[in-house]
Parts: sequence; C-alpha cells; structure tokens
Amino acid sequence: MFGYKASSRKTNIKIVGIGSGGNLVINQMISQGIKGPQYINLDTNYHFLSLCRAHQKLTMSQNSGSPIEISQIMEEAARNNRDYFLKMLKGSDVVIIVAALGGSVGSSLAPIVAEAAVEVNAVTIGAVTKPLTFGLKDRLIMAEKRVAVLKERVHTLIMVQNDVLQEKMGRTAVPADIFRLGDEMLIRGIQALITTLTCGEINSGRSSIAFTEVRSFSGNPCSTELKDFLKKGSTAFIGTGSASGKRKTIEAAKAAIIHCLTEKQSREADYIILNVTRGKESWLLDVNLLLKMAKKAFSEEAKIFFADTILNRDMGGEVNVTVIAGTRE
Ligand SMILES: Nc1nc2c(ncn2[C@@H]2O[C@H](COP(=O)(O)OP(=O)(O)OP(=O)(O)O)[C@@H](O)[C@H]2O)c(=O)[nH]1
Ligand SMILES: [Mg+2]
Repeated sequence: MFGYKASSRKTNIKIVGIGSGGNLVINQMISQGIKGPQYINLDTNYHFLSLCRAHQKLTMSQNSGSPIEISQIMEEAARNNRDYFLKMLKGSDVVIIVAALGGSVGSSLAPIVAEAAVEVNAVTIGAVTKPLTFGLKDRLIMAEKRVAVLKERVHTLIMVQNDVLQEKMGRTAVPADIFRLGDEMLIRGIQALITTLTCGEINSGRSSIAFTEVRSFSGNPCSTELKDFLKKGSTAFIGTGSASGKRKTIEAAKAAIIHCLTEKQSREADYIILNVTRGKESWLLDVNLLLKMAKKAFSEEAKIFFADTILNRDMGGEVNVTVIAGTRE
C-alpha cells in the first residue's frame, strides 16, 4: 500500500489569505518554506499587503463606517467583481480559504471567494479562527453569522475556536498568545492537509522534506479518497502535539488526539488525517499502534489518512503530530 505513483499532473492547490489574520497565517507558511500551493493575499490594507509575500496580491478599496456597514459595502463590491475571483481561482483542484473571523474583511469576503471556488469546481476548504467571546460583541455576532454562511458555501470548514484554546491555555493566557497558538494550529493543519492531498508529489511539503509517505489503508490513491471525503461536506477540528524522549511519537500523538477531542464534535469523526513530522534522525516505530489509538479515541469506523513526513534536518529529537478530525454535519 505504499508508494503510489505520482499522477502526471500535480494537484493545483490555491491558498487564499483574507484580512489581517488570514494573511498573517499565509505569510508564516511562506516564511516556513511550505512549498507547493500557490498563495494569494487579499486585503484592503495596501500597506500591509505591500509587506506580504504571496505569489499574487489582491487589494480592494478601504471604506469607512461601522464594521457591519464596511462589510456590506465590501460584499457588494466583491459580488460585482465575481469574474475577477473566478479568473483568480480557475484551474484549481483545491482552494483553501484562510481567515480570522470577526473582522470586516475576512468575514465578508471569505464566503464570496468560497462561492467562486465551488463554481470553478475546486474542493473548497475554509480554515478559520473564531474570536474570543470576551471580544467586541459586534465581532462575535459577525463571526457566528459567517460560520453559518461558510458552512453552506464551503465543502469542509476547519475551525479553530479561540475560546477553546483559552480554556486549554488557562486564565493567564493573553490574546496575543492565543492568536499565536491558533495560527500555528492552522498552519500545521493546512500542512497536514496538503501533504495528504498531494501524496507522492515531490515538492508538496516544506522545502526541507526529504520524503513523505502517505497511506490511505485501501487500494485507492489517498488524495482521491480524501478529496471525496472533503467534498461530502464536514466540519473539522485540529489537534497538535509534540514530544521528545523514548516514546515521543506515541506521546505526541496522544497529546494531539486529546487536544482535538476538546472539540466535542470531533468525537464522532468520519475521517481522520494523522500526520507525523519527524527529523531525519528519528525512527517511526509502530504505525499500527498510532492508528489503533486514533480509532479508539475518535471512532472505530473512521477512515484514516496517515502521512509520515521526514524533515531533512535535525529536529532536536522532537516529533510533531497533527490530527484533523472531520465530521459530517
Ligand atoms: N488568528 C489570529 N486572529 C487574530 C489575530 N489578531 C486578531 N485576531 C482575531 O481575528 C479577528 C479578525 O481580525 P482581522 O483579521 O484583523 O480582521 P480583518 O478581516 O482584517 O478585518 P478588519 O476588521 O477590517 O481589520 C479579531 O476579532 C481577533 O479575534 C492574529 O494575529 N491571529
Ligand atoms: Mg484587518
């Protein structure tokens, strides 16, 4: 079940960062050398965009007014420029839309970009953070509404809830720490997703990847099978864990699974993406044990996509595990 032949055509993945939060995530992915997808920055803040590093940058004019008024104006403008978005996304197999919900730019434009992505026939994924409930009420209402709209428009919505992170980090955590962890989770989640979706394709991961092995535990190429799962429609949550020492892979997997299970909805997952990232000096010991752990924790029926990513550098003995659990609505 190993070593699928790379398809003759590479999977075309476009990742669109929208608004400040979304673009910060994209910028970090580029800085970390995560190669393969085409990156697009979309924002109204021209100065901020000039500092961004995506392959393509799109700006829309900035308006004044309350966040709700600004969103309405922007939505209208985006609707009038639908052809522009269609052109931007044409030819993509997968579109991942990244935004921090609760602001005006990401919240209002993400659903419109999603609509265009579906129209060009791409598997359309939203990867978003939800704001803290102690934030401004306007932002919260906006985020809740947008989650509902996005669930209708995208095929799969991957969510990081800042409130859940705050609970995990404890009362002393400040918003900046929560945002940092949320961004890191999105990055690792997207990395796990694109690694699995592009299994066998050489430059799908970080530039320093020596070898990526993906198994789907059936006869089909896992990218096709995973795309089918994503397309059926689901809400997905991410868990991350790191460990070093003798039982590091198991410990990191345990931490990632526990982390993911803090989102109650993931307890009935239909599919699980499990990505182990290790340095070239580490050995992967028992894949079957990892799979058993995941099935026991989530669901015995869940389909598992397993990716083993070996970075071409020393990770100081540390192993990272990322889990994405997707549940059909
Ligand atoms: N993930 C993440 N979220 C952030 C960060 N900074 C702020 N947020 C959260 O993201 C929400 C949206 O903020 P932005 O991304 O700045 O909003 P925007 O879409 O650019 O729209 P504006 O309101 O016009 O700036 C805020 O309500 C915060 O909850 C960050 O660095 N990372
Ligand atoms: Mg902004």
